[in-house]
Amino acid sequence: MSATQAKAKPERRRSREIFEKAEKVLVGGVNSPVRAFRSVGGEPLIIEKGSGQYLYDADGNELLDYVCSWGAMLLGHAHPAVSAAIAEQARRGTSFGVTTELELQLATLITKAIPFIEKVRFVSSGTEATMSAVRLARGITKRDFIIKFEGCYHGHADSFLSQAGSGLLTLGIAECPGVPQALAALTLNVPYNDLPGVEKLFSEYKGRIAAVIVEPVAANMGVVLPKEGFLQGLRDLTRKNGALLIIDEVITGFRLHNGAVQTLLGVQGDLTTMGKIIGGGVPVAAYGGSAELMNNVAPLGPVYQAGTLAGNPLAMSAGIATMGELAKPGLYDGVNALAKKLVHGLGNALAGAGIPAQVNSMGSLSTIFFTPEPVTDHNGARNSDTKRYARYFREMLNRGIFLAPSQFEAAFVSAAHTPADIDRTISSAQEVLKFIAAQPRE
Ligand code: HOZ
Repeated sequence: MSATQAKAKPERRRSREIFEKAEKVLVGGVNSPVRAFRSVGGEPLIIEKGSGQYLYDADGNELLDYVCSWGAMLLGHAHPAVSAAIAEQARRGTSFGVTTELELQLATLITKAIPFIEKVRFVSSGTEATMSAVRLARGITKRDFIIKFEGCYHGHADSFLSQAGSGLLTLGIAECPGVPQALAALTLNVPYNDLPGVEKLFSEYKGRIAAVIVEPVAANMGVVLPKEGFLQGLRDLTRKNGALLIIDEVITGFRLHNGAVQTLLGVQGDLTTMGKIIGGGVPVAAYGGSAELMNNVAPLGPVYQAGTLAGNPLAMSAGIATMGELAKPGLYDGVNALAKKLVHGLGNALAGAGIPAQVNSMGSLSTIFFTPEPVTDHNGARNSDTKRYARYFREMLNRGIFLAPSQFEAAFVSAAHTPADIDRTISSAQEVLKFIAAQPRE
């Protein structure tokens, strides 16, 4: 194949049929917008099964997966220990609506791995975790305003849907209709990494800000790293102003090492939100912090939050089995070494093709931005040539490599990926990037 030819698409007749039928009964054919591939074009995937680092679509095509259920599948798909734990629990019952010892076990594993979290409350999605953490911060401080950062994404609760990342950035929704204006006005947005901007808001809204919520490594506008001193600055400003710091580790928790990324970055939030990996691919999320703060949640305190499926035994079993694997020596060293090799190889492939770009990364999280300028915030991320990203995505998919179907998400390496997978990805990227460089800009 010459550098000027696109690779033919694999046949996906059955997937297309399923998607066309799904469009009639599911909104956009999907249950989460970015899965519709609207910003990258091409046909949305219909997946039949996953195994290790691979997904298999409804037509039997194999895909090397770097989406990993948006980061949840750090161990890869259908990991034997996790699948066995789920199957075993399914035989014992899937939901009781009262406490099981499994909840104690998973909470203990989390609090041991993140010692500054003394108590957790399990919920079923990252959205619930962040929404509840903000409610708790408001309840404790008796203040209404929150500060969040443009391009960060904290799920889809009403307070988080302005200037948000992930699907909103992908679809160009800056403000979400349906969020009451009175509530939206309580969310103050600042560019990521803009500490003076935060300081200014604290002086403008003196005594009125309940919390600052932040992704410690932003991964929902693509990967954007915190600048030196940014997180510590937030820590200092929140303390000085009597506000709480909520660190959203739904993506970063247990991804970069066996615990919170806060530990690696030398900062501690008052409240931490988690999700994805702690459930091993079954819906689990949590928020936690010191006993003193968490004791304000009902039934010990008046801040109400509840859920029929919270602490669900199937999900707890998957989480416990996952945490058991994460504690095995060498697991993170292996994943991070593979990811480093990938990032290095992609950087070389971009340079070799003469394409100006940034590869932002930390551990097993990375994003290519097709822009010559460093990407340190939402505006920088939006400067990326998203048409180039879309073409890169489609050509990689045609070679059996599944990347995030949006510029504004991360690529995730799992423990199931192998050095050979990384070599194959880099050589495919070399071919694709040369092809892209030879095309007229769209
Ligand atoms: N908002 C998720 C990624 N950051 C996407 C969830 C999904 O589509 O499954």
